[in-house]
Amino acid sequence: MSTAAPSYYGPDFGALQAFDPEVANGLLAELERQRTGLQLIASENFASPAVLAAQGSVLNNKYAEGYPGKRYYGGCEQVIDPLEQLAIDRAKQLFGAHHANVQPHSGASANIAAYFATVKPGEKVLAMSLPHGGHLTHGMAINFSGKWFDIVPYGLREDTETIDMDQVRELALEHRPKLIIAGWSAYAKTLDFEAFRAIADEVGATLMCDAAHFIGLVAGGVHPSPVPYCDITTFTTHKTLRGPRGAIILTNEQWAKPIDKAVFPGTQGGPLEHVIAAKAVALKEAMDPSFKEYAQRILDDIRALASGLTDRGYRIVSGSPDTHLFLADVTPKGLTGAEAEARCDEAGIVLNKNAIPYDQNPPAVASGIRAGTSCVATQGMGPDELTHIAGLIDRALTGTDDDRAAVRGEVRDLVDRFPAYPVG
Ligand code: DSN
Repeated sequence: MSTAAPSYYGPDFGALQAFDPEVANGLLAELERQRTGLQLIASENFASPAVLAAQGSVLNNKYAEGYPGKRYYGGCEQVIDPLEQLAIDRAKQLFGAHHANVQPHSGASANIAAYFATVKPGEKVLAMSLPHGGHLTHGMAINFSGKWFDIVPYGLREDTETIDMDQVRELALEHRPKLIIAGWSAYAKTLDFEAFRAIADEVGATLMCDAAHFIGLVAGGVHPSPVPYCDITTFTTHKTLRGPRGAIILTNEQWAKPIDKAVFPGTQGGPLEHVIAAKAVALKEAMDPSFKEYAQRILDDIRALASGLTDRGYRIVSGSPDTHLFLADVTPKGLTGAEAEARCDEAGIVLNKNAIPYDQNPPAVASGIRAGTSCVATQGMGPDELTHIAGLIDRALTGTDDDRAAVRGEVRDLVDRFPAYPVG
C-alpha cells in the first residue's frame, strides 16, 4: 500500500463548464446574485468553503443505511462510520445532549420523524399556528401534519403579539395533547422552555422543540437552550447554524432509540453522508470562540435594523427582537407585504413578505415583511451598516423607480465592502 498522502479529487468547475455550460452558468449567476444583493431572508446563510467542500465530495457516492457499527452495506467501517460518529459526538457536545441523530435530510424530514416516533394518526398535537409564526409541519391544513393529526393551534396575544403561556396551558388542559411543539418560523421572541416543560408534565405530553431558526444562537450562547427541557429538539443545519442543507435531532435518553428507528427505517432510507460530513464541519465551526462573536453580531444587527425601521415609522411585530429576525408591519406606509417584497427586490434587497398576527390580508399578499441578519452578520456587517440598511429599505419601499435604482447601486457598494464570498 502506498504511504503517500492521497491526492484530492473533488468538484471540478472547469469540467462542469465544459460538459454542461447551462448548469455551470446557473451556478455562476447564483453566486453573482448572492454576492451583489443584500440577503435578508431570515432562514438563509452563507456556508463556508470548508462546509461546501465536504458537501461536494466523493462521500456522495456511498450508501450507508443504518447507523455507525450497524449498517446494511459494506464499506462503511473505515471512513463513513467514524465521520458520522464525529458529527454525532460534536452535536452532543455542542448542545449538551444525551443523543443526536444527524441523518434527517431536512427540517421537515426531522419533524416527520419526530411525529412518527411520538404520535399516531388522529392523535392530538398542540403547536403554534402558521399565521402566527408556526411552521408548515406544525399543523398546516394541507401539510401531512394537518392532514394526519388532530392539531390544536396556539397563537399570539393580540395586544402584546407574544405567546400567551396561560393560553397554551388552558389548551393543553382542555385537549390533553400527546405531543406539544415549541418552536416557530417567524417569531422574534425567546420561548419559555421551562413553562412548556411544566405544561407538558402536567398533561403527560411529550415536549418537542423545533429550534431550526435559532439553533445557531443557542450554539453561540446568546439564546436559551431548549435541550435541557425538551424530550426532542429538531433543527436545520443551514440557518443560523450556517452549515449544509439538512437537519439534526437531539433527544434525551428516553427518546434516543424511538427517534433513531423513526428516522431509519421509519421515514428515510440511505443517509446523505456527504451532507453529514458537512454538518460535522459546521458543528466544529460553531464550537470555535469566534462563533459566539458571530451570534452576538446577529443580535446586535437585528436590533439596529429594527430600531432603524421603527424610527422611520414601521411597526416591529412583538417589539424589540430577541432572535435573528423580526416581522415589520408595512401597512403604516400604505403597502402590502407582497408590494414591499417586490420593491425591495428591485433595489437588490432580498427578503420575504410574511403574514403578521391577525393579518387582514391573505397569506399570498400579507401585511408584513420578514427580515433576518444571519447573512449580513456572516459578511461582517455590524450595527452601523444595519442602521444604514434600514434607510435603504425605507427608500426602496417609499421611493420611486429611480430611487430604487439608486438604492441598488448603494447596496452594491455596501456588499462590495463586505463580500459574501471573496472575488478572485
Ligand atoms: N421555510 C423556512 C423559512 O423560511 O422559515 C422554514 O423551513
